[in-house]
Amino acid sequence: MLKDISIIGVPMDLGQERRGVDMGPSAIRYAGVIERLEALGYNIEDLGDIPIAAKRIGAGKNSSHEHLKNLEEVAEVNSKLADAISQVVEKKRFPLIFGGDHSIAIGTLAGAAKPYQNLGVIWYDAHGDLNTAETSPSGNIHGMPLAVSLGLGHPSLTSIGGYQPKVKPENIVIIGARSLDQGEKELIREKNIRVYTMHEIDQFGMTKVMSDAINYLKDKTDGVHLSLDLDGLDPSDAPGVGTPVLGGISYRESHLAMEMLSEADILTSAEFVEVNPILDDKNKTANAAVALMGSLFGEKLC
Ligand code: Z70
Ligand code: MN
Ligand code: MN
Ligand code: MN
Repeated sequence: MLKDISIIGVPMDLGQERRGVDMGPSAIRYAGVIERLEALGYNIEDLGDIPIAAKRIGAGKNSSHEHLKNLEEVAEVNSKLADAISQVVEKKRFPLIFGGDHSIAIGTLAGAAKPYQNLGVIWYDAHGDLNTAETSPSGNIHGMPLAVSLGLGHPSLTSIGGYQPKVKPENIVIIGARSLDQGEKELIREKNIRVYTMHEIDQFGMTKVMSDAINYLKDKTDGVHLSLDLDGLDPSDAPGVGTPVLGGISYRESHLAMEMLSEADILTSAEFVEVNPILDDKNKTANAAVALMGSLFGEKLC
C-alpha cells in the first residue's frame, strides 16, 4: 500500500433525511485518525472538507426530480469530490475519504476508478445501494451510489467524471447485506453481482468470506476500493448510523476483515461513511471507524 495518504472529508447529508451525518468527518478526526495512522508510519495530508451547499433544516424534498432528493446539490458535491480525488491519485497518494452519507461514493468512485481498467469494489454495508429512481422506495440518493457507478441512474450522476461505467458488475463484492429492496435483488441476479449476505457470514465465518472475496477480486482487478458503510456493523457496535439494521457484522469480525485486507495488500483507495454523531453513543461509531482503519492500515495487536 502507498505510504502517503491524503484525507478528504465530505460533510454531506443531502443523500438521505436524517440530520447529523454531515458531522461524520469531524467525529472521525476527533477520534484520532491522523495520529493513529501516523503512528503506523504513514505520511498523512489532510485536505479538509469538500464544501457543501447551504443546508436547509428539514430539506430533502425540494429537488427538480421527486424521486431523487437534492439531485443538483448531490451531483455538484460529487463532481467536486471526483476532481479532488483525481488530484490525489495524480500525486501517487492513497485517497482516504470520510463521509457524510453514502451518496458520496458516486464522486469517490468517479475519481478513484479513473486510472484503472478494472477497479474492484468491496461494498461493506447492510444495504446494496443499488437502487435507481425507478426502484428506490425512498428517493434517497445514498441508496443508489453503487448502481450509479455501474452506469445506472440519472445522467447528472452517472456522467460525473466524464466516463462510465466506473465499475463492472463482475468486479464488485457486497459484504454484510441484510436489507435489500426488490429492485436491488433483481439487479443483483441480472448482473450476477457477488453478494456475501449475513447468511454466508454466519454459515462460513468471516475468514472464509473474506478470503473468498479477496480471491474473487485479486486476479481480475488492477486496483480495489473499499467503501465501508458503518451500518454494515451491528447497531450494538455502531449505533451512530441513520439506518441501523439488526443482525449485522460484529466489531471483531470487522477487525478480522480489515486485517485480511491489510494482509492481501490490494486496496488503492478507501472510504468510511454514514457516521452520524447525533445518533451515536459517546462517539462509539467514529471510534470504531478509526479502530478499523488501524487494522486496515496494518496495526498489529502485538
Ligand atoms: C434503502 C433505500 C440505505 C444506507 C440506507 C436504504 C438505503 N435501500 N443506504 N442507508 N447507507 O432507501 O434505497
Ligand atoms: Mn434511507
Ligand atoms: Mn450504504
Ligand atoms: Mn447502509
